Amino acid sequence: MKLYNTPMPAPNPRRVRMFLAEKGVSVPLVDVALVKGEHKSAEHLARNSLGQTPVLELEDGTCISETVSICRYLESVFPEPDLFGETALEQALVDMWVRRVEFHLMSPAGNYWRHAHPFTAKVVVPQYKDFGEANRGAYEKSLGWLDREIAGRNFVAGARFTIADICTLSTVDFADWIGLKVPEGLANVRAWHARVSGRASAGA
Ligand SMILES: N[C@@H](CCC(=O)N[C@@H](CS)C(=O)NCC(=O)O)C(=O)O
Repeated sequence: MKLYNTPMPAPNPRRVRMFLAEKGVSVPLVDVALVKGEHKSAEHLARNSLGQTPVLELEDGTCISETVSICRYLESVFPEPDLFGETALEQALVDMWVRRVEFHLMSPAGNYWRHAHPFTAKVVVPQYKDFGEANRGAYEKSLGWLDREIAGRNFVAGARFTIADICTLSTVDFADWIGLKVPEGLANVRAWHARVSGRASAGA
């Protein structure tokens, strides 16, 4: 098994690296340099026709893309510690939070990145700047909602660390890197961020 990876600050491959680190599993990494366009090479498009990272390649050559799908596969192969929840209820709540984070936090951060950030101006043509900028407010609104939701609990989906925390951390850190900061007043999100950033896997 090997992981086609892109180093920090790329948020999606980081999710898989953190997931593997939490499992205590090490997989060879093959870096795909987005800045050099390697993700759109014929070689990489054969692995993932969308030309994105991460991709997990299995021994028989099968390639899995989509971060959460990769993690689901890894959860089946390396079940301990479980990161998608144990009971039916826990699994549903973890799934709910992964989807909520992807739609309500990652989508606005991604739209801001693609349409308002100077770094992507050469590849996203045309950039719709007003639309991009509007996503800053949408992202902050979602963070405020998250702050209220996680009041009184240590982790995004409940009392235990799960993939929902991994998805949220990679999103919040990427957003910070592109200039979308966590507002000062969001004490619950800030405390959660310090808690999960302190885990060894956060540096993976
Ligand atoms: N839905 C995909 C998103 C993957 C993605 O957007 N990866 C970024 C790197 S973090 C990428 O490859 N961007 C280049 C592009 O989309 O062309 C997933 O969850 O894996």
